Amino acid sequence: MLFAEQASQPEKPNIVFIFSDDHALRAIGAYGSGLNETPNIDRLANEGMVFEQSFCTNSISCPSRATILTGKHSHKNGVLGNGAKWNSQQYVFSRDMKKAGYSTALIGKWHLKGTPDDAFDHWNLLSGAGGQGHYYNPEFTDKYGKVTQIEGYSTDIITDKSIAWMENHKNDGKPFMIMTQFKAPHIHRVPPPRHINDYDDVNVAEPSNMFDDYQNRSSYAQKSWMEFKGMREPILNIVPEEGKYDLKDRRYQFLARMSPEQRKAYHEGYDKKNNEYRKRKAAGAYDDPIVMEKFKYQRYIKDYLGCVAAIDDNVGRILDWLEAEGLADNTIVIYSSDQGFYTGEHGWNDKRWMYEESLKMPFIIRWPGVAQAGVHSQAMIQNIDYAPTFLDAADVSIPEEIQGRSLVNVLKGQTPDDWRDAIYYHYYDDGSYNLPRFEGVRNDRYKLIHYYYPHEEWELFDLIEDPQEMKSVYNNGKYSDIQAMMHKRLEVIRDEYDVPTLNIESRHKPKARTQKKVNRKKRK
Ligand SMILES: [Ca+2]
Repeated sequence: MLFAEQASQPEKPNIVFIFSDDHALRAIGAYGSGLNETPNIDRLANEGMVFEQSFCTNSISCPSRATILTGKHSHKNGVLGNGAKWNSQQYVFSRDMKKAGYSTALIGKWHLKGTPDDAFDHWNLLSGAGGQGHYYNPEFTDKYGKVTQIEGYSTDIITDKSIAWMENHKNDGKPFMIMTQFKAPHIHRVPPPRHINDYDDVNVAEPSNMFDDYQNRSSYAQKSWMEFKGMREPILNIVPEEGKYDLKDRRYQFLARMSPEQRKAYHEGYDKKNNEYRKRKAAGAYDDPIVMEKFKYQRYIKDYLGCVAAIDDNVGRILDWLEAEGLADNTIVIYSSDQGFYTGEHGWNDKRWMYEESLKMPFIIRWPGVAQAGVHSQAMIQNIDYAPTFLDAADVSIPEEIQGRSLVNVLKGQTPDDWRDAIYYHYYDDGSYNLPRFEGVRNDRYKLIHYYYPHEEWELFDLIEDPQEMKSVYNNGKYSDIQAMMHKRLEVIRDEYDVPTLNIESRHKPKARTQKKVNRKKRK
């Protein structure tokens, strides 16, 4: 009987993909840095798997999102940088999930230039601020183009909407797949009032390489615009007292969005510490640029961690809801973020580079009965692997064109013998933050980075000898065999992923200038 046959099929798992923006591994308890506590994300980690060697393909928002949706590197999905148009008609894994009987939704930050179109049954996207969305009283755009402003804090609202959607679909006889995507902890970081003062009495330890002199790296490292000195007061929530500024002033737009009650709560959190700062500044306490930088780091990291705390609250809400509904056992829950982030390492507060802090992505997955609980995996994974993993979990065949691999066997503790031994990276958004264009390859110990535009330079790091990447050993005779091996590996991995020759037009590249032809062979 058809009915009996259906009943004997294993029930397909629901998938809840919780995704944030710019969340450094160092700011997640389960990754062990001790910087902060994230009890709810850690609960997921304890009951699931933590991937410590998890990498992005291109460390910036839109490219990472496009890679996750397509299972492909940037050169295949067309989203090379944040300005790139999203081709919504290309392969997106969620369409296959729909075909396989899933109800699908994407709620929160989307950021791609274009809409999800028919790739999800339901979508509700954070809009405004160029697709970045706002922390307070954010606007959302639905598939009919209708924009609705919701009062409240974005991380809480995105969770409200996600739970409401799951509530509507828990009994529709179909498994569900939802992507819950937060804006936090992306700049301009404004924690909710409940977390503004969490770290007021704490002096957060600085990374030991915060005052990096950028020697022994490419000449590009010291030229980028990612240092704390570049952060102006309002972006660090240093604003005049309530009522002592013009809400029409562009610098205070983020405050003008708030309701009078929200603004009052904001000022209750910040005014006292801002007044203290102003008093000390007037007395010359920050005249020394090093002291100023240290102060900015403290404010930056505390606001960052306040935004992270709100994410953690909401991860807890989702886990509690799944448990209360009896759905936890048959639901895959993932926590990830579009890339890692510098929380002071090398003196920086952004992403983009191929150094570890921004190359890595958090990836924590709980799948009862499949993923090994409490295991910290060292398998090298990349965001090209998410789509095939979801398809595999849904028992859908993985199309040939997808470049990633399913993690299902890795989750079971049965990592295939031919699992990847290296990852490929390519950053195309030269000019932004005064960075060059570059690509590279990383295996379990070494990393070769090829800066190729505007001019060519190479870096080679030994991650065991130099985990903080403070000294490139490129052209160091001791590493000549390793260097040759990594050059070869780069060549092979470019072939594996079908990477075109290095002449892709950049949005920042002046039309008249042509890319200097790079002779790769000559360099070895
Ligand atoms: Ca991001």
